[in-house]
Amino acid sequence: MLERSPLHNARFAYIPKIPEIFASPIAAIKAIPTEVIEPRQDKEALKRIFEHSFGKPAMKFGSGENIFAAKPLQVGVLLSGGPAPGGHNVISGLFDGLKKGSNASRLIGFKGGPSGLVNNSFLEITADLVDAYRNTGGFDMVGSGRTKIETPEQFEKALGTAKLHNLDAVVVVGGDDSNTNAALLAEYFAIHGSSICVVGVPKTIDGDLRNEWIESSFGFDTATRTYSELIGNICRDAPSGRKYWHFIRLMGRSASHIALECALQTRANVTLISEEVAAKGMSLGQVVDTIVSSVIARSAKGEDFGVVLIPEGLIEFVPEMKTLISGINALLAHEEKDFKALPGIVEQRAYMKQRLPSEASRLFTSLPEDIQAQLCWDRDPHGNVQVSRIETEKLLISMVRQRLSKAAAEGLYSGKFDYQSHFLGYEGRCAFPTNFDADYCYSLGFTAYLLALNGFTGYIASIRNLASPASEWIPGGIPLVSMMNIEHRHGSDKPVIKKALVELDGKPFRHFAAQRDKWALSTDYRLPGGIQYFGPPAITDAPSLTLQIERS
Ligand code: FBP
Repeated sequence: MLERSPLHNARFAYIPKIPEIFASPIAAIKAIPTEVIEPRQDKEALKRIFEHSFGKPAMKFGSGENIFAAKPLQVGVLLSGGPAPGGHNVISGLFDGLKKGSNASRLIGFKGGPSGLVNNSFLEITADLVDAYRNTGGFDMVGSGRTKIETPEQFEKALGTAKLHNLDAVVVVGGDDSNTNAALLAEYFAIHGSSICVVGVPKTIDGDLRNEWIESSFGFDTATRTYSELIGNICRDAPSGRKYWHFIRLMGRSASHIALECALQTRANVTLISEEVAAKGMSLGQVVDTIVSSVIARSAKGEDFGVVLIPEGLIEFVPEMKTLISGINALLAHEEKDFKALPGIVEQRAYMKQRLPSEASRLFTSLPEDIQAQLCWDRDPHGNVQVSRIETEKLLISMVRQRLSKAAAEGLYSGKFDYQSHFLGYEGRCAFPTNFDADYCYSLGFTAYLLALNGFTGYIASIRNLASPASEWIPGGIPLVSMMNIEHRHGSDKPVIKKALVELDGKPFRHFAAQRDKWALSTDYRLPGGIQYFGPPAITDAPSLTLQIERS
């Protein structure tokens, strides 16, 4: 057992704030169908694939008689993908909901993510276990994993495990890929005549599992606050030391929500937004120019320092790099065996240079060798490039240096450019959840229990009105299929939940875009400080600036 700090002990005593309706007896919480939400695209194809799940209405929970109230339930929960602060509170909320309904209810946790369900690796979740993890970060109570349930054998084994434990429901806590898997599992169970529900819970620090009904995925708030504290500290160090430009790459996989939130929190000098780079079709050179113009302008004021924020997915959004990555993906999809048989990275780089189409090969060759190697590394189980392993900040630093040397030779720049590079990612994924995430996750777990109790399969827990106090939150659920579309992946059409990227006409981006020219020159950083768990609600409970601006 970990030796506990005073804060660790104090967090056990925190009582999450919940929507008002959850304080009612379970017998007085009714599921109310609202509108039918249809997927925006590919309706006919999705109707064919999800014959049993398509066309269900969204639900919300309100006052009224609950005919299932005292039913004891057997539920299995699994945590899937990267950790996000608050996962343990989802389990606490689910456990407390189950026990509030009936003391005879039982919760088991599948160990190590979806593979635990497939291989029947589980542990009993008891009151003592839950109490040892309340309001703490991490996913270590049951562990997590990125296994994708995709083969007929895996589906069959998953159903077998669920039947073996007499489960009424399986709760899948995960991001877009894991919830896509949850939808497929729900359909598979229904096709095979099983009434076992599959319920999703929206998790990911990346913030890209969102829509009108899912206002935020959990973990985003805590992760961005952790990063913003560190960025704020660096912003204070920069004018103190007056000698470095800090290039900070931020986790978030494809979407730039994390970078955007951190920009709003800290007012760093330059923040790149991948979605804008793609929309404007910017070349790598143009991206570099954005940074270089701030460096030169600040240098002219005598300020040879600054802070640049880089979303980790940037590289995939620069059109020429995107073409290169697709070229590598295509090669690896067809020739992975040959490629993996090569003795080392030198041979692998040579293979790529030789086998890629000429334009892509030229670009590949022009990149620093480290980046070439990182582009060749293994894909994750969902076939995605492991962007957290590509050191885009170092690529940009080397290109900025080249541009500045040229500018200096042309008499356009006489400053001194020195730099530090940082990557902030894993530091934020297991922090003690903010009060917002602790409250939100507990409420999501409780909502998942209510969805299971009412037999809603193929639904994801949804809590709306998140910018208001927790008592005014609106819990409910929406059908997972309504969030899906068809994408071409690994050579075939697959139903997937579309990643929600930063919207360039959305309020948070527009707010940022209206101020960034000022921030590029200014040294008037905003210093958010560390996460506060105790104190005035304005400091402890405020949701992310993204949510506040969106809902303003
Ligand atoms: P999820 O989508 O599973 O929530 O994971 C998010 C994330 O933290 C990304 O931001 C990052 O690119 C990736 O996981 C890193 O994955 P890993 O933990 O496998 O290194």
